Amino acid sequence: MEIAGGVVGLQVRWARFRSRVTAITRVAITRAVSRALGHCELSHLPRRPIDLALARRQHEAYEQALRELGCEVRQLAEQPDQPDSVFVEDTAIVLDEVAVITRPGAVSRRGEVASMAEALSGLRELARIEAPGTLDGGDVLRLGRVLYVGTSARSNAEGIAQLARALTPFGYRVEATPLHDCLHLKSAVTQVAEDRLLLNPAWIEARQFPGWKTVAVDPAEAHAANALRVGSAVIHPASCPRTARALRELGIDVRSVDMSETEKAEGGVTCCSVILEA
Ligand code: CIR
Repeated sequence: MEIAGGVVGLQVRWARFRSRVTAITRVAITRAVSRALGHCELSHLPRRPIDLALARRQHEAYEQALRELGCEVRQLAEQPDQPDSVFVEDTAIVLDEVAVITRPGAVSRRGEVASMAEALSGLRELARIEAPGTLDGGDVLRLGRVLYVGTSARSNAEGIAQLARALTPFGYRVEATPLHDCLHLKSAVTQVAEDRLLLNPAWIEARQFPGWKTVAVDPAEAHAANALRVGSAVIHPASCPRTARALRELGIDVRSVDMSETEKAEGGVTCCSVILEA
């Protein structure tokens, strides 16, 4: 097969060289569900009772789905005093070259980042979002060398500017991306195939992602846009079967997992892991 020229060609050759000379493992960092999950932050949902034992069983099944897709799952210890700490995605943005430790927009979540920084310190150089910047990983959608960052209630202009300063030296572009009526950018849009995004048009507009094919969630499934792509498959919430059917009709390998309890805490499938190559 012919290799593309320019920067893309170099990246492809580097990736092939690296995988030949080193054993690359796909690692998924997760965290045990906190016993305090019932006291989670809520922005768009009413508080409902959470069955903690069920949440833990569902989290185990989610981790098993990650293993079946080739991930080595590294579970961080429970943080009994941090209700939202299972949502590790919000604490770090991990790229091949660097990891950026965030400063979550919700004050109650700031105690989650130190142990993620420790877990990543042997795997990547670390950069950090500092006050007064705020940034939640759930707002960051990486599509190739572009990072779209939702201008949500959790990620402010200073946080987005700091992310851009940390990543432009590595050839990434950071795009502030408006959204409305949802928690994070990845509540509204995620990547589900090499060339396709899944989005909820009530929360974000497809024209904000030029060059991408899109598929809309089923109108009855507002929360269906949060899908987690692992390799060429997609982990997707069992609560959204109509959208899953539409994705399968597009030839996408969809693995449905029941996340009913973390959904009550406004979490989805991307939120519960940080995936990287190690
Ligand atoms: C929060 O409001 O921060 C949590 N209850 C839910 C976070 C979900 N994280 C994500 O979408 N990345």
